[in-house]
Amino acid sequence: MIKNGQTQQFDKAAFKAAVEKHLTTTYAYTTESATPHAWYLAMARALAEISTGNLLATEQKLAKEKARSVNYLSLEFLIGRLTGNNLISLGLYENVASAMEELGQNLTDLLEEERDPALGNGGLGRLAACFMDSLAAQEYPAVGYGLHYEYGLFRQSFEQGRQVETPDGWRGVEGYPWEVVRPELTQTVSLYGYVESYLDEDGNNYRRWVPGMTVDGIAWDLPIVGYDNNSVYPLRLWECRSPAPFNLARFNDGDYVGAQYPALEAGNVTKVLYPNDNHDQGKALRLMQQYFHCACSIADILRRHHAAGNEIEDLAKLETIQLNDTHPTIAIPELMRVLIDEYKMGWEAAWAICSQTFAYTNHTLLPEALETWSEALIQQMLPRHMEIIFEINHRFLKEVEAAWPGNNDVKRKLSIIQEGPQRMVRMANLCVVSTYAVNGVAALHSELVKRDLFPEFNELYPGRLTNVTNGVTPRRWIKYCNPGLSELISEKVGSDWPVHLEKIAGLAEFADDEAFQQRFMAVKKQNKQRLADWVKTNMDIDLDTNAIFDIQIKRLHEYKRQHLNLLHILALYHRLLNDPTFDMHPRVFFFGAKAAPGYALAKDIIFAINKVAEKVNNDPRLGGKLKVVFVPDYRVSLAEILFPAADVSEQISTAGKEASGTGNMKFAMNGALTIGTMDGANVEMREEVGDDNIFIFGLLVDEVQKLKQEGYDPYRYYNADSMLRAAMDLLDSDEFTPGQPGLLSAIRQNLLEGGDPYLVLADFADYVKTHEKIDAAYRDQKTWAHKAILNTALMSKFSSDRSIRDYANNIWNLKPVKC
Ligand code: 4GP
Repeated sequence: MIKNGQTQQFDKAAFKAAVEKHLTTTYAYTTESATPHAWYLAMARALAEISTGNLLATEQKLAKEKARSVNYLSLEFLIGRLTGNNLISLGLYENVASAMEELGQNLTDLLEEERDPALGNGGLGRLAACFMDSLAAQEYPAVGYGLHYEYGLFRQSFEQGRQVETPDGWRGVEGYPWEVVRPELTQTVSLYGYVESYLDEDGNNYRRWVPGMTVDGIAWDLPIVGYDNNSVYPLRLWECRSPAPFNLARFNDGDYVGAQYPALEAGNVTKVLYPNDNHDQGKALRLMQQYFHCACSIADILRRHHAAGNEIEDLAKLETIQLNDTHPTIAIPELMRVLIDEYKMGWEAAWAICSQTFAYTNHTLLPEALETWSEALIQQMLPRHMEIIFEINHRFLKEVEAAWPGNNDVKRKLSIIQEGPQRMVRMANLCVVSTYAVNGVAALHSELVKRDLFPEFNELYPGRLTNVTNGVTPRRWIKYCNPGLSELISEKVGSDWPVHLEKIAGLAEFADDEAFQQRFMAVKKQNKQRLADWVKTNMDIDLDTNAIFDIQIKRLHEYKRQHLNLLHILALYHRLLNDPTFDMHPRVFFFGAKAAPGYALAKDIIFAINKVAEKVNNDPRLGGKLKVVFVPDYRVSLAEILFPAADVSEQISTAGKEASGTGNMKFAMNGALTIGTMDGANVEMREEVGDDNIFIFGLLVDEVQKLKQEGYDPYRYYNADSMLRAAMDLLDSDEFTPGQPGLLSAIRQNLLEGGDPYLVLADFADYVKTHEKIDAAYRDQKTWAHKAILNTALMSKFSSDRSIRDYANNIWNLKPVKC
């Protein structure tokens, strides 16, 4: 067992007694009647006793030390299952496995009982979870603030190949065993109403918000357990409830439904996570969610600040607030409102605090994802905030006038308010104006933020725009999900690599060691078998682990180009059937992806891949060379099986569109080779591993922009490339939908006639050629092993510990505090 402060007093007998106690008193089972699910719940509750105690102790210690903290505000935390991960952080995995064994239970099976808390969509939400893990591992004081959605991201199943969505009640009927409700932290949140002026006793003129209604914010804490240390930080999730859940008078009058309206309305606020990734839908309820999240979080930050005996004037000294994308932007006018209306501060004093407290991370350049809210809607729901936004904008436009006198074009472009038939509030502009730091998430992305998205802001506020390259936690994404590889690494470089990832560089010296290569590849084989077994059990498809496992797992989006991958598969299919000279190493193409329910083309792409899979997996003419597997309901716990099993990682977005990517890092850490464009963090990964150990293809950012300027003509590629033509035309036939031609035509139509902004056909030929190189490289297993080992060895830059240190040193000015 690793040395661990949190577990020094671990007493197996007491732990077993605690599990049995929860089994009977919390869940009402006897040891005889208990189901595996009940055992899992009881075990997790017993473990949560340890972490909750340490959470309170950490809170007290940090308050006493008056430590500066970061508050990470995010509408999404895609944390994944907690039990296995927390066992690793607590250093209790073996001990608990043996305790449960003595109770007649198998730990690995029990861990499978946990539902994934899917409180996020994709990259942005998963990054927030990795960051919380890294903050705790390195003991940088932090609180994560999010929403306690009743339903997480929908569950996905396939019916005749089409995506079907059902609600994901992640807490089950029994509740989630790791969370604890904190009634003493309840906040009241106002909505609607109007603003009025009034005079106080001394005759001073003030503004105040007279709300139309209020709701309650209930705090639920999930423990973020520091790896091998004593710190446990809260991930504090707010649930919305009505202060008057029930109108007894109306109920007694027989109006049973009407009596419950207040509760129904409030309950809606945190009912569902909006299933949008890189897309802004602008729904009123979403604005209410955002404000509810921000109002509760700001109030809680101030509560903590005062509870620790601090003055409001010192807020920016002791607290910093990181906005995870623009979703929590309304926290800025909220803090201004509280400081001015409640603390009676002047504008300048309040602004001095606000503009030194907030920092903002941009996660995307896609125009459809840049949030704007209708001024009318904000005016109606948050009238005082709209006044404050106007004032921020008014003062800001004076700065613009001073910098670019008389230039109305610049003013129009930078203004927080976008003019037009319906005036809109640009949340990103509000963020850049009101924060002390704005960062992109990979070097290339941050350059494009400066160059293309905010060039004038960069001129106006030199140094404010900066970069922090993303990272992922090596605890979950190597140690927990890949125990075989973890053992190998520990044997070669020592066992503290999960918190000192720079040590894995030590593996590089074994890249040419044949014995080590064999062991490394044997681990890969085992992981491929684990995935193949999962596929057999859950999808009844037989897979050969000698095949290349080629995996693309991420949200379904045109810019990520799953359809480029599909076209390659169709080309291989065509060649295998029509070109007797063609040979290829057997390959399994895996996909995992959810499509936003309203995104028709994304859903068509899922359908097409499933239809192609159905055919190729059962076509004896292919001799087992080609298989396609679309795993349903892709989620963190499935990712934990997929990443370790990959030989090839697909990172094929159009250059300039993927801000960073983080799956790319998880694959490479686990020894997969990347096929990718010069986009996002792929660029920095290539710098680390070298050109020989990554397969780069496709147009560069500037080439993409140039081609668009010149006019992209997809037919140019279609007419010139017979293989591309064959692949595209298969989509128009009934090859995969017998008797029903045209069911897959929408994709072909979109690529040829839809003005495809992602230039899929332009990158096709290079993509196919690069895949041929992969095929050739894989046949030489020694060289492949060499490259794979180097990928693992050279990924230390992409630990989220490094990202967090960059934030702490370059943005937050934060120091670790040992607990
Ligand atoms: C994602 C970006 O698309 C991805 O490139 C990046 O790695 C991730 O954020 C974390 O920074 N964006 C979103 C989103 O998930 O909803 O905008």
